Amino acid sequence: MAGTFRFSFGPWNIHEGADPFGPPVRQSIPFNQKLAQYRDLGFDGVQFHDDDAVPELDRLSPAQVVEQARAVRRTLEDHGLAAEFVAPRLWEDPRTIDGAYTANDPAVRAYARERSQLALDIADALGTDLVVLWLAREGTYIREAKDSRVAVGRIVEAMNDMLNANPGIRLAIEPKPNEPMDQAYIPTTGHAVAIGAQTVAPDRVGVNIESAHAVLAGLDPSDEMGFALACGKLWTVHLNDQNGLKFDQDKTFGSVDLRRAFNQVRLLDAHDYGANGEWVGLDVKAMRSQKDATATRHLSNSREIFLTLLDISRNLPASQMDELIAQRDYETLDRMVMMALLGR
Ligand code: XLS
Ligand code: MG
Repeated sequence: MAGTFRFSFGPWNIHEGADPFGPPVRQSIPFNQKLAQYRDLGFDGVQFHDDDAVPELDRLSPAQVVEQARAVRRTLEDHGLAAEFVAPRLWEDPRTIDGAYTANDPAVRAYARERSQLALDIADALGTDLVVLWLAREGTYIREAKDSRVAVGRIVEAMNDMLNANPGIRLAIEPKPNEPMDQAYIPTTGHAVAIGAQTVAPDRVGVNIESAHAVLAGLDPSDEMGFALACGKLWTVHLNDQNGLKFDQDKTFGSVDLRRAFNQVRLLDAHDYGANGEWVGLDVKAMRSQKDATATRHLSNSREIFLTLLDISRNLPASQMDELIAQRDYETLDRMVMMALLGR
């Protein structure tokens, strides 16, 4: 029993370093130049927002959108890459300021649903059946602004539209408890699995667990993954790290809490992650202070840390660990793990 790991990231993970308090600090790299770097960094899969694949798609006809996405697929093939998923970017358009699927304005909800259909078409054209829903603005700044019972029903309706429109597509919800909204409607894996069960096709709704999002919810990422695995719902992951309860940091995997990272790797490996084609996505960002020439190191470093932790986990003495567990000698077990992580 062992995982099979291949790695993916999105073009947004090579970025210019802007934050809410300052402008970009690095040159922007054209999409095709980013693609050219994937293999050298050790990655074979590309994650897309709909408009990463087809910029300004709102101005194009559905046929033009598909045509452009097909061209991107050919470029991917030229680079020896595959598309992992497409996510509708529903949080940047001025219309979706107060939510997309859960907006109070029916015209905005209609836009969100149309745009989601385009994301399905793009996924088809890129050759992937997976659509990720990060429900960024599906929440509130103040509780009185929306009715949560109604809002959750609207998210189900929007998912039903997608599931009905394309019977080949699978949806993976990426839960996050806050940011940009004060409170999000689908904050945790449990919420995501539960809302999937309310749809017309529960077998085609799973989750994308991001380590940092779990930490922001006060939960352990590996336990969130274990819950999803137990429900047969862990269809992709966004590994990264997070230093406490603050803005979403997307730090290099393992760079804050190595043991927490180790336990994510160990769990994925123990349960044959990847056997059904699941990718290991690294949703990491370079520090703003990083200079242009070295602003992809966070990606190759995250992958290297993952593979090193995998090696450490596989080299731990399984029967000794079983014996310590049977004896309930968790102090010795704790030390064994710590010494392994310290390289002793
Ligand atoms: C949020 C991500 C976001 C999703 C995909 O964590 O950066 O872009 O992962 O939509
Ligand atoms: Mg993410």
